[in-house]
Amino acid sequence: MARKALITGITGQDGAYLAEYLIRKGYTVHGIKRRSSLLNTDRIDHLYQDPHIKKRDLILHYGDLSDSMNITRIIQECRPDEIYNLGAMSHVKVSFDVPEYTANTDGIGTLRILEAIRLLDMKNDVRIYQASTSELYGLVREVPQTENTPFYPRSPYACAKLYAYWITVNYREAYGLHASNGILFNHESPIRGETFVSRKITRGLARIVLGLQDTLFMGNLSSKRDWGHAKDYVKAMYLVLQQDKPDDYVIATGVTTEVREFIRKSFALVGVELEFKGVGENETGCVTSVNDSLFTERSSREHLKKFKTTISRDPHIIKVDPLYYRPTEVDILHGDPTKANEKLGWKPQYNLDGLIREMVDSDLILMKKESYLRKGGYKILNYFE
Ligand code: NAP
Ligand code: G4F
Repeated sequence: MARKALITGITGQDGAYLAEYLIRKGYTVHGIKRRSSLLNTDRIDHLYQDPHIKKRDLILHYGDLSDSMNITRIIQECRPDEIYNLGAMSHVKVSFDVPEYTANTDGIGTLRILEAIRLLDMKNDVRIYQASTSELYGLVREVPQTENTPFYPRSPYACAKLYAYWITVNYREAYGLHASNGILFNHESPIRGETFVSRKITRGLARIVLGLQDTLFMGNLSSKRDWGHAKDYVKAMYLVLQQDKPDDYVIATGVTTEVREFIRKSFALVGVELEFKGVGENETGCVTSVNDSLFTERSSREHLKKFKTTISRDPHIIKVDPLYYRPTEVDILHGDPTKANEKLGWKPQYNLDGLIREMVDSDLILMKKESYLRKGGYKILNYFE
């Protein structure tokens, strides 16, 4: 009999990669998706199967982490061996706008799952993975951060996730649930949400290179993050649940990099060298040179000509807009994954350069489609988030 996994947040970045990974391992995957006014399954459409097929390896259920009865019923119906709780309002800046919703989904949502397991008397039958986060370290108490570093959350998102972290530990200790926290540092991919910094940069780059926009407006360029690839990180989630004993693990690359450097590395891949000048709101990323053959190889001669005209008017293609600042910032995240390396045998396959390359390549392909549409006379929209 195939093992069964239930994934909340299956339509998100991690949910999609994890579903694919588990299906490849022979699991039957159940996923919870929210009802939305537009179809919202792009990331898992390639895994989707006709519901009329009897034996499917992906089964979707409508649901929401804010609805206890719904969560309890789904768990009761599919009786999973493993639950991966990835569902969340996961945008730190947005959590300042919707703090109560964030607490309900990201904090109490976790409690709803744990309590359902207790209620259904399933504590010996199921293992639970909680998607905890390096945001818990917030105003960091030490660098690098380990499983023993004290938490100091700096956003409604991190405060909600702090509750989720501790309620997971509490249910483990109080009721003997096999419940574990993965304290994951930032992880990205070509299917990362468009408004997280990495994807905003690679999409913005592709649009600039293809002449669809002139400037990329950013927030705090000095933040440092420990960025990995989501494909590596979903493997860690799986490994956490294969351990005999539940526990908490930091999952990180052990390398931290400034946002500014992420931008510089991305543009270098298309032959555009940038120099950052000025401070704070007045800082800009200015084009210092263009490698014509590399730029042309990644776009076209026509786009190179247009880009040269644009930068002759204003070479400052990266600008800062305080709109993207947060009321309280997390300045540096830098994880120490020693425990995961040693106990889980987990090591990431991707480094930052490989991750950025994959994201830039993918967004260039995506934006080329937009570019063709524009050439064909269709209207192309821009999003300033
Ligand atoms: P994501 O792309 O934003 O996906 C979040 C998922 O949660 C989506 O499927 C979303 O559904 C779903 N969701 C949101 N509100 C929900 C609700 N009320 N009920 C049920 N589902 C809901 O996030 P991700 O990057 O894959 O991250 C996965 C998890 O890891 C999240 O819990 C996040 O907080 C955590 N985490 C992420 C990182 C990272 O760097 N990516 C690092 C540490 C921890 P829709 O598609 O309908 O919006
Ligand atoms: O990409 P970000 O929005 O990710 P953030 O806030 O680190 O949160 C992500 O990682 C967490 C793990 O540490 C997850 F728990 C969470 O769910 C999410 O996946 O921002 C990264 C940094 C921040 O310091 C931000 O201020 O980039 C800075 N930044 C600078 N300019 C920007 C921008 N962030 C965004 N989103 N947009 C900007 O224009």
